[in-house]
Amino acid sequence: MKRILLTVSLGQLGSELAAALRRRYGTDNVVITDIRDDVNRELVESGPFHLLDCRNSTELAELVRKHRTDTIYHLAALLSATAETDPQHAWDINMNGLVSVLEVARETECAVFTPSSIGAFGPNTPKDYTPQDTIQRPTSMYGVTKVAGELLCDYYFKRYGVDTRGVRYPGIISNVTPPGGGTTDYAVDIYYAAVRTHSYICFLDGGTYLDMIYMPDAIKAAIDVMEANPDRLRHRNAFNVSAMSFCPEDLAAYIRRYIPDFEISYEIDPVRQAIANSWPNSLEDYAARVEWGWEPDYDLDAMTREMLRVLTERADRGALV
Ligand code: AKB
Repeated sequence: MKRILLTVSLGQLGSELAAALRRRYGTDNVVITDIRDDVNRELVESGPFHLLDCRNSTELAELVRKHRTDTIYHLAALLSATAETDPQHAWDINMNGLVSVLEVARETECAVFTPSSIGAFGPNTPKDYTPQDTIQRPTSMYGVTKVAGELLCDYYFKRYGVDTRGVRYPGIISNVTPPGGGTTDYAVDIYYAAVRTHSYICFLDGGTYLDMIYMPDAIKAAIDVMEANPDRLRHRNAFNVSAMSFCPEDLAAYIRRYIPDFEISYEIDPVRQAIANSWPNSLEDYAARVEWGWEPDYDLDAMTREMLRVLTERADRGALV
C-alpha cells in the first residue's frame, strides 16, 4: 500500500485528487498539506492534514519521515495567467517548491508525481496533434517553469534514481473547487454561468482551440502513471494526455444542446489570449497510451451532460455558490 503526501491539496486538482487517493489507499495513508486551512474544512478535518509551505524542505522532510511517506504528489504551482502578473514570484513558487520536493525525495527515497502542462509548449511547437517529443520554447513564465520542471525531474531520475513521473495536463474542467489564475479557466466558468444566467462573457476569442480534460480523467491519469510498471516507461516527465480539444464556440454549441437559449459573447483579455495563442490546439498522446494504458473516459458531450447535471442539481438546492 502506498503512503502518500500531497502538496496544495485544497486547490482545484488537489481537493479531488486527495479524496480519490484516500478512497484508493486509505485515509491514514494519504497526508494532505496546504499553505492554508481556511477553505474546504470538510477535507481538512477528514484525515491527516498539515499546514506546509513546500519550499521549506526541513518541514517537508520531517513530515515525510513522520508519516513514512513513499510517494509525494507535488501540485503547488501558480497557473499561467497569475504567473504573468508576478513572474519572479511564479519562478519562486513553481521552481523552489519543486527543488525542495525533489531534494527531500532524494534523501528519503520517495517517488514524485509533478504535473506539467500544455503550457510547456510554445508558438514554435507544432499546433495540431502536438507530438510527445517536440519543440518546447514557451513564452510564458508558467511555461518556462513547466519545461524547467520537466527537465529537473528527468535529471533527478537519471542522476539520483528518484522515481519521478508526470503528465502534461490540458485545461482541467471540474465542479468541486474552482480553478484560479489559469488561461483555460473559461471552460469551467462557462458551465456555472450557463446554469446561473444562461449567458457567458468569454475572455478568450470564439475560435481559440485548446486541449481539455474532465476531472475524473485527470485524476485517473495521476494515479495510473504512478502505478505504471517502470519497465514499460520510456518517457517520464512528462506524458502528453489528451481527452478533447474545443474552442469557446464549440463549447457553447454543446451547452445549447441542454440549455437552448444559452448565449455567449466575448470580451477578450489580451494577456490570456496571447498565452492561449502560444499553446497547442490539440495534443497527441500515443506514448501515454502505449507505455501505461492511458485512455480518457469523457468526451465533450459526456462531460457537458455531467457538468450541467451536477451544477443544476446544486442550483436547485440553492447551493451553487
Ligand atoms: C492554465 O490555464 O494555466 C492551466 C494549464 C493548462 O496548465 N489550466
